[in-house]
Amino acid sequence: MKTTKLWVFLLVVVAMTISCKSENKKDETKKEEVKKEESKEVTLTDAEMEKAKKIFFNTCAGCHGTTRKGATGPSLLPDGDGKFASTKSFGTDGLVSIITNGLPGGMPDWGKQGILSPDEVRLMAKFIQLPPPPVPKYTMDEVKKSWKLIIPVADRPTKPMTKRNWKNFFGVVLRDAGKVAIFDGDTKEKVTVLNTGFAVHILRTSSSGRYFYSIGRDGKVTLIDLWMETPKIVAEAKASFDARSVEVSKYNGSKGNFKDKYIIVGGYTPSHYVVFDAMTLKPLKLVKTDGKVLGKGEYREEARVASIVASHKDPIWVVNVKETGMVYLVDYSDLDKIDENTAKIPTAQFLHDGGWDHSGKYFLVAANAVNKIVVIDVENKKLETIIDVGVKPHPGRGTNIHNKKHGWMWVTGHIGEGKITCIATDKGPNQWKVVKNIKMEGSGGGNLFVKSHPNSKHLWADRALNTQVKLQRSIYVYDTETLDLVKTLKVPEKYKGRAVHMEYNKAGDEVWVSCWGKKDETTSAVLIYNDKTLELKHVIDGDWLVTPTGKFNVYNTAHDIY
Ligand code: DHE
Repeated sequence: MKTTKLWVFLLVVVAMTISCKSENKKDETKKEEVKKEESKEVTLTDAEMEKAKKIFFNTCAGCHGTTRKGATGPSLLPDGDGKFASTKSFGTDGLVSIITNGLPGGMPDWGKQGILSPDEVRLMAKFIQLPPPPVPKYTMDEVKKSWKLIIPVADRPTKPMTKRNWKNFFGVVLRDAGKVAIFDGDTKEKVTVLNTGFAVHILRTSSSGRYFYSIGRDGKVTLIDLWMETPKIVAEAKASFDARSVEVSKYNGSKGNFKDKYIIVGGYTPSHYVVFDAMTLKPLKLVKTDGKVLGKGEYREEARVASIVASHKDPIWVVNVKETGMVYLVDYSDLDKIDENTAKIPTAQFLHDGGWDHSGKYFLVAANAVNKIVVIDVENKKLETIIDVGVKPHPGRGTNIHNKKHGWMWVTGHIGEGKITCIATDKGPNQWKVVKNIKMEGSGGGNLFVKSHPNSKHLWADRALNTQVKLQRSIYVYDTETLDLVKTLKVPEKYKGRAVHMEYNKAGDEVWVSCWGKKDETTSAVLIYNDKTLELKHVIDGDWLVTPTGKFNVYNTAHDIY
């Protein structure tokens, strides 16, 4: 018996040794194959190059820059830039793995999400090992050629033709459909859906609220008249190849009445801003934003315009130039001297999104590469301070909340860690101090937007970029007095997307949240919650509701209520 057992034992040992050897051999062969693949020179056919350029522009350039010198994401240069490793050093398979699975710092899992197919992932892995192609030109002549005045001012209504409460309309970005849906906030009915262009990014309103301006990733700005019986696009123009921001002039005072006279569109590619007539979109002025990093360092041709806000107290737009870290206070009272009259303030890199504090005197913007919030005293045209916050702050416009202990606070969340930071803004010893960091439940970051309203006691936060599906589909509601979590809301099972971006109605008693599903599935929705009870009171869905993301209430947007 003992002998049989010994034989069995010996046979198992021999079998294991053989299997290990063959596993090792397989590993060796795989490694050899990878080495061979990596040592091959990376080449693309003309057709592949064109396809890769398009994919890069649509999915990667926002974070890594069109010239691939890096911004929110690292540089992607074949030979590195001294700070970040060369793309070639990762090899094609290494890059395929990153593009497929994403990285914890905020790099999306393009492959896993199914946004890029395995072939497209491999194509992009090769593309970024080749030198970046040159950025094409787009001049004022081209902007002018793109201008279409569809309905002249004289042919537009002189009073609202709709019987609906248009001041409580919501404009909802249907990102991948290239459309904007307009809803009646009172009845929750769909008023209309308009074709605005490729991957619309945000909406802003005229200061009267009568018009919506949409801006798309194709640089196209669209003017939508809400006074018509059914809202219509009345003008459009293309400011650049790529853009993210649009804002109107809001000042009326001793220096003149500029309310709804001009709009500004911030170009990503090429890097410039364009001023248009606000009522017709006739192009008036183009100003390039290239320059030196922080006004004195390395020259950057790609110096993209990120967020823009309009002052109500001066004829000024606050224009944030991402790569150079410069905040421009653009004085639009004399368009002939617009650049000459612009105060250019060096701050920090890379400027992204931001909004006003409660007083409307200070503008706070994220410098996301250095984990800071920059505060600009717009009235006195100077840098007020720079505040350390968490990893990759992403405020959207941020939100203003109030409690007895800290007075007014401006709030930002973070992509890189699960932390919501409250900064005191009232004059006094605590001004600009981080008075509270709220730790979000669960691991990782991924917060994109926060929102509150002067009539509410709640602070809302999403988790859209978290790597865990469960957290992507959670919405967190905190008490503004105690800053404690009140409830974690879950997207109903029936809808499959991530919860993203919150917007209040005009009364400030309900909150609209997007459930951002895949573009070829009918699983998206807009969820409407009662802000007091936190109950889901209404859902908007349908096969036409493709990838809803940002939502903008007319009244709140016009009055900068956030
Ligand atoms: Fe945005 C605002 C840039 C990805 C939804 N986004 C902004 C602003 C900038 C910007 C500069 C500020 C505009 C302003 O206030 O004037 N966004 C970028 C990018 O570069 C980035 C990272 C990558 C890209 O290629 O575009 C990017 N953004 C996204 C998304 O993937 C989001 C979540 C979905 C979508 O629709 O594309 C998204 N961004 C938004 C929204 C706002 C925004 C909803 C407005 C927030 C607000 O309440 O004002």
